[in-house]
Amino acid sequence: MKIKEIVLRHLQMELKFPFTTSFGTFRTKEFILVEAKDENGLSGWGESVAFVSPFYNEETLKTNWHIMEDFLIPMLKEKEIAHPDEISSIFEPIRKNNMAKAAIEGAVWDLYSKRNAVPLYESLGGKNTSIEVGVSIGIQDSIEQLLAIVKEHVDEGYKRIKVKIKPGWDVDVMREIRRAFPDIALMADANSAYRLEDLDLLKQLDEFDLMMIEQPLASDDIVDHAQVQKELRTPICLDESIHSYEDARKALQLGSCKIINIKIGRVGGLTESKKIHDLCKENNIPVWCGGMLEAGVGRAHNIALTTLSNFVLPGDTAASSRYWEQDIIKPEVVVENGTIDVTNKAGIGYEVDRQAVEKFTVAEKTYSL
Ligand code: OSB
Ligand code: MG
Repeated sequence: MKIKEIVLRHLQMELKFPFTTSFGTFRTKEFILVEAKDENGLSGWGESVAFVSPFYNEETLKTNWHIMEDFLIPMLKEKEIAHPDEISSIFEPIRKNNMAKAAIEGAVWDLYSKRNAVPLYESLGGKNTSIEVGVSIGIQDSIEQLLAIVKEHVDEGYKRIKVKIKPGWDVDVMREIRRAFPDIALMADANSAYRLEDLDLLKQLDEFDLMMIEQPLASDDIVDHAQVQKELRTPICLDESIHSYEDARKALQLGSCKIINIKIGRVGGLTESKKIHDLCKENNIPVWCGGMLEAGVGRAHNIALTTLSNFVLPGDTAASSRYWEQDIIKPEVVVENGTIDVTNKAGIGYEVDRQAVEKFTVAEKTYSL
């Protein structure tokens, strides 16, 4: 297949609620939606998970647009592509910029699957046709407010509750949640808010039987995490620190974590995600699929990836309706009793709602290859 045209769209969608992490608050989601067309005008869709500000990682919506327009899209010109695994090799000369790469690669995976009339999850080698998911809850103004939100999601049936922590919103908060919900699967995500000097504080979290503590230390660290993991009973899960198969291999070798959160964008695409998944499976390291407040297209890719066999822990792929009044896919992603039924339709398995896309688009450009 050849990619003949790529359309980049800048979308802007209001979140139903502000989402606060240790590094900042999201109210609006802005992102790039990628549409890749083949010789026959068939379209595949990808969604960049880069935010507008470089607080989670160094990429932004604007740097993604620049890298796609000036480097990645031109690299696909006249390329005959037999399989989407080739995209990551084509993009290899460009260092990092993983979210930009993953958005285009994702569109090619969808297109490839649609051409073969198979669901994306099958193209990836996934087998599970229903997946279990949890929910990620932001930092709140009060513990009472947080407890109410936790209850709401426990009652909805989500399979595990993740809460964001930061210095000053950690041990006491986790204690209160555990007291109110003694039996739920519970975890905390620090988004790199702590340092090795905080070891004693992190150790106090061992008391609450957490499934894991996600990314306590710096976003580029795997050395200090190994030291913390040695001292903690609770498994450490790495998110920000893992950008590639090589990072995962080194983290496992050092003992920096016992669990890995795979985000397709953070690691540069589905091909790299599969490689990390396989490595972890061989080493008995469970993985789960992280979230970046995705709209429907990104959500659909996360669902497809989660069908692989070593995604044994519930991920962050909550229902569309949790985030959006209106999503950009039809039907939207539905979660029932913490479970998503994986659709058997070709490609990402959901129809992109072009009217909704148009409604949320604030800029658009077409590139002919
Ligand atoms: O660290 O997993 C994270 C949201 C934005 C940036 C980073 C993270 C998150 C989440 C939300 O935890 C996951 C979601 O609901 O999509
Ligand atoms: Mg995280």
